[in-house]
Amino acid sequence: MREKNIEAKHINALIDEEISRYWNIESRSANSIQIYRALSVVIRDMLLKKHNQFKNFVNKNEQKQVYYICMEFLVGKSLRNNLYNLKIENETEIALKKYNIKLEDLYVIEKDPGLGNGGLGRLASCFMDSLATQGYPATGFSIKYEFGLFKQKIIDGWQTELPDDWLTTSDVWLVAKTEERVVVKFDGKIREEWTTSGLVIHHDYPTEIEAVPYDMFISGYDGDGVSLLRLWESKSLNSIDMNLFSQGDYIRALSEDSMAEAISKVLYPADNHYEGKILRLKQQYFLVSASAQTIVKKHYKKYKTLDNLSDKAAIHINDTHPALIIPELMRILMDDYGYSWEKAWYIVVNTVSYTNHTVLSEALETFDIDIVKTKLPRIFMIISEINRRFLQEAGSKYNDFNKAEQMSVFGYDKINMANLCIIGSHTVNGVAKLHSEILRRTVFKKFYEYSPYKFMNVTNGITHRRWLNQSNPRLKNLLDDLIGADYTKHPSKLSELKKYIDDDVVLHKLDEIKYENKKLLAEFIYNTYQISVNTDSIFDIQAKRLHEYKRQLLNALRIISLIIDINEGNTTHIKPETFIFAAKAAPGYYRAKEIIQMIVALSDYINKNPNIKKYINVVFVENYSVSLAEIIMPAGELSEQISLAGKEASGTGNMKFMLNGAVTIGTYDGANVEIINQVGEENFFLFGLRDYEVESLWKTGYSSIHYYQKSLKLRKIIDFLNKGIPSKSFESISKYLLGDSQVGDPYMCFADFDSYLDAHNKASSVYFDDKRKWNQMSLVNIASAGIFSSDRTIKEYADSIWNIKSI
Ligand code: GL4
Repeated sequence: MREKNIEAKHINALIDEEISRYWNIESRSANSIQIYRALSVVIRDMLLKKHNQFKNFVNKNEQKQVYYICMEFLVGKSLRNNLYNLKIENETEIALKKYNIKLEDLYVIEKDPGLGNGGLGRLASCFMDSLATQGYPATGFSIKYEFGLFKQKIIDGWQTELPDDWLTTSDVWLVAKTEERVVVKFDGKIREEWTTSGLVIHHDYPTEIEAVPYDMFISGYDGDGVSLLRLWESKSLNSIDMNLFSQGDYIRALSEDSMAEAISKVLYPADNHYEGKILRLKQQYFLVSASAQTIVKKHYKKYKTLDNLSDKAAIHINDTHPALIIPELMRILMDDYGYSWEKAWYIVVNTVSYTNHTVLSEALETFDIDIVKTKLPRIFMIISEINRRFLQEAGSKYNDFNKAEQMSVFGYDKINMANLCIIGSHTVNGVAKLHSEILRRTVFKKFYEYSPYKFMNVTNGITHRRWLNQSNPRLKNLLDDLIGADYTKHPSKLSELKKYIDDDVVLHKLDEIKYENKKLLAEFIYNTYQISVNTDSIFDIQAKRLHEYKRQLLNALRIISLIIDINEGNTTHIKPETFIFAAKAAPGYYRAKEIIQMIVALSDYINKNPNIKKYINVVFVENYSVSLAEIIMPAGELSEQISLAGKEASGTGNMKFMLNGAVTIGTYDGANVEIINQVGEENFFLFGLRDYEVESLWKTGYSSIHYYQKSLKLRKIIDFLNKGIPSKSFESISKYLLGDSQVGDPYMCFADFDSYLDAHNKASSVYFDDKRKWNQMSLVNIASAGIFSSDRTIKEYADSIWNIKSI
């Protein structure tokens, strides 16, 4: 079903009208930016209208809906996605002829809104697509960061961060809903008073900040569903102190303004790492308070009661970042609507569910008790009471208050946000089978023993409509021809491709498509970096955030080992290979930046050495983003998913590569485990320690020196690092690997090194000696990727956690 009766001439009329309204000119004289803006406004308004119809239907039927609260939504560009989902790309392309412009020219104008760091934020956006497509009523809530994730530029080999001003083009997708703004309150003092009607809480709030909503609509594919993403902008309420102003202190009069507005100024740029900063706490409370107030107000207006909130609203907190919605809802129910604690608690727990996205200790959020107490005194009071009651209940149940204490929300001077989330939610899930099992076995063991019924798994997914249909049109066309386009809405149908496993024509076509996609990426690389890469080499790609646990370093160590072999003339086993890296490091993460520096140095070194370049090449692609991923994924042949087992909660890049026909080289970690289950071990290059082996090696004492002494290759690598690439020494990395003041090689690159090399040797012998078999492996990967569509993921959340129905 194409968007109803839209023809090119309608689109023209609408664009012309916008152009004349905004700029008072004839559309023929409009420039491409004006056309981009006009077309985007036209599409945005179509979606707005469609969303209203969808909402009306949902309201009329009193349907339950989901509110997905997340500090990050990595939406990617909107124009192409919306045209594709509305099925009006062709009509729009025709319409644009009038202005002598192509859709592609407009797509490049749009800036990629980077309102997230990586997998967690992108997951949230894939979910919005799948919710809309399957007709589930859904609203996402987040912050309208003025600056999204920084732009990465490599200057003299070192990552430099530049501001990302996405709003200069992508603001067209936002609709300000100023009339729906709410006030969020901070600071102040609390006074309790017993009166004849019970306990009364008096509270003064010296700091009041306005939250102004901006709405973005995310179309579903081929249906009536449209998801709403509401982004909050912070505004000072008392935007100017007239007293100071009239005394001539202009700057000070405005300073409060900037304090308030700092809240939505910038996204914290660390992935899998928390910052216990006051500003971050304020951002989190700002998001949840504005969202909770909106949800409750809307509900009350419709039903005139909040007793049935959990029947009509599912509130999902994505990781612990929005954890404060639990005490905030309690506050609203009790203080604003007069509910008793018991009744309020029942409603809150039955409304809220929580997903954990990481087991890394440095990512498990805590906040200083003192900070929460001063900034959010009432919320602090409520958290304390939640904890007191919970420990009381658990202590009595166990008949052991010390045992219960192990689940306390309060540490010595910190609040443990995950514990608050588990206590205040009806369901807690991990994001891949192995991850959920690790949560139950380790991080959340005590809670699992206490309330096993709360814990479940929902394996992540990606929207194949963006990650295949839109970003890999050649593969999409082939699939449409072979198995029909049904997989677009029913991704499990991708498995029908399996029947072509022995069809040489199809295998050859897959090979050709991959080659074309590699050429596109090679062109991009050449145009951007003037580096020519060999398109007949195997494209071996690692694209993800830079983190020690993801082990880009392991990949780089192998590259060094190949360079050493080539320099020594030992080349019989070496096959043409192009290593492509794309990764941002958190600005304050020195080790990660140093690893980028090393990869860039390797790239420079190789590109100056024709003898090495004959065999291998290394490219570091700057500024990894959703848009870049859309070019990279279709070109991948070998997908590097090589985290230390037990550390990657799920991964979603692994799914994107597989869907585009790459074969994975990877550890038994995160969703890799389930990818192996789908494709079979024979279609995956598995290596490395298992998570339990990592755990026991860690317990018995991991010693990288032990591996170093046994391996000539590792010894040569360390010498190479110390000598420098070519003159810049990377001695600090060799110290890191061998242990200086700390445990050497904490992510066990050395332990997995030999097995990693073996897996690579297997991969390259299939690729270069039996291309037919490689193409078959690639086909099996594509055909098995259906289960990793976020459509499946969302259906599981809808059925077993949120209890919502699609219309
Ligand atoms: C992450 C995990 O690291 C990643 O494995 C997972 O796929 C993603 C979505 O569930 O969430 N957790 C954090 S924090 N950032 C991530 O990307």
